[in-house]
Amino acid sequence: NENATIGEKVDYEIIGIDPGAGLMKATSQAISDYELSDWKLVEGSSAAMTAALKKAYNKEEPIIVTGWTPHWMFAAYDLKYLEDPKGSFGEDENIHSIARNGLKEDMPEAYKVLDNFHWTTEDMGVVMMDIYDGESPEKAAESWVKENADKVSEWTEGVDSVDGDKIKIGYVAWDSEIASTNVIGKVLTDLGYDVTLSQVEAGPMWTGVADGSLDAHIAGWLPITHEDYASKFEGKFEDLGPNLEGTKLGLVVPSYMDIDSIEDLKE
Ligand code: PBE
Repeated sequence: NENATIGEKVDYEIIGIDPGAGLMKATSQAISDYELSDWKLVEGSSAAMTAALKKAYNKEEPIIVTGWTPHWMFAAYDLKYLEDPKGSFGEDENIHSIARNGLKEDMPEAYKVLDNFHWTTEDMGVVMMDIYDGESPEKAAESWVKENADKVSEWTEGVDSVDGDKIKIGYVAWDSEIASTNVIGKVLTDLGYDVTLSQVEAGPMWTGVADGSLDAHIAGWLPITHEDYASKFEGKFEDLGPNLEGTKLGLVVPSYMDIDSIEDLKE
């Protein structure tokens, strides 16, 4: 129906991701800030969200998803962020590397690599696109490491090899973190570590580093998105600083949709 409101067209649904994601909390905040009480945020996963987006996009149907940058979706589809005049989604922030307390003493080599690790949204984009194109995360990481030996050597400069020491890195199955964590996993493997990449939910990822059952994660979106987790475990982890700058969160729609702002959802 041509005269239907945006809400009617999409059943007042915003397609979300995993409930532990900071993006879900920000979206709930937006629903309250913009007084969108008729709307519901659908919980799921990153994979379910991108599958729903793909399905709608291919039929040129309306859809509203929770999205973030860096993400391959902006390269694969013609999309736009809805403007957020009330600032519910906060400002741009950075992705931080987070180590368990004591990692520096126990595994100085891995600690140094994690501390040195730094790349750009373009770098991450290359790995993400490879995975999107059907490559396995391991293979995509392997190719990137091979093709970016100079960058990798900056992270590993002066770092000694080890002999099969076990290290456990946590991550959530967010497309951006699947890419970054597999790259770090490959770099640590090449240094001689016996690496386990442990896929968990966001809460357990932060809890695991705080209680020492995980050695590190490189998926700390700070200072806003993971603020709750970081303050809950304050003092129980070491923040190694940003590994990537310039992220963004928000509500994302295909460019063919005739709305520009979250405020347009109120009609
Ligand atoms: N994300 C991707 C995560 C952090 C990484 C934006 C979906 C979140 O919302 O917590």
